[in-house]
Amino acid sequence: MPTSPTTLAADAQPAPFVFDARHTALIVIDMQRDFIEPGGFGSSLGNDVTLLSGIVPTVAALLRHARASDWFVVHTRESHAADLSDCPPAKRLRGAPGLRIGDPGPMGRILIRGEPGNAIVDAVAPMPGELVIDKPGKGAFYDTSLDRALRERDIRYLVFAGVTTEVCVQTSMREANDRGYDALLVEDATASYFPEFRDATLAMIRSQGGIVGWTAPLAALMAAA
Ligand code: C5J
Repeated sequence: MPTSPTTLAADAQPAPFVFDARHTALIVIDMQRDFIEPGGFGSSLGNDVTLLSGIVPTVAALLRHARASDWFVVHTRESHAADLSDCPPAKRLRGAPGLRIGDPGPMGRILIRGEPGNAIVDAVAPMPGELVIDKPGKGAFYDTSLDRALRERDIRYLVFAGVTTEVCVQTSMREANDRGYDALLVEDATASYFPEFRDATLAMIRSQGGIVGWTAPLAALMAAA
């Protein structure tokens, strides 16, 4: 794959992912305590949170790579205002039986900004200068300033990681695709409580010639040349 001095190509599916590091952002989706830590909202619903916590070291390595490569770094949190004014009833009322957005949970009110469980886990916490987007939807672009922040910096290539693959990660990647970004999902830096959903999402993203984008393991992205 021919490259210019600033253009890199990563071995990806369904084809090499060609990107320019000067115009690349890492988007880490919803690595929040309530989804990932034992004793949080996710585990109180009976989910095996080790499926999610298992990717934390890989996401941390990806963050180190992005910072060393001078990519713009963005973290998202799925979160709502304390008065739930940004949470439509259609979202709130479809929560798991007995536990809904805004209810008291094991780490504070569920998916409410500022509550302990809403924070990003320490190992992948944002650093000064990185953008943190509080998003009321599953997608990172819906009702947020993300698109404007990326366009202001002339970002054209997005690398995605985080949880959960088939919900907030996939929704955000589809939103990015519709907005004209080239996006790659790092296969071993995303997870679901349902591994078969994760695998199906990766297959969907890269199907039909990359209908949503590209996928690659972290090692392939780090070896891009
Ligand atoms: C995310 C969810 N972050 N599964 N949320 O995927 O409700």
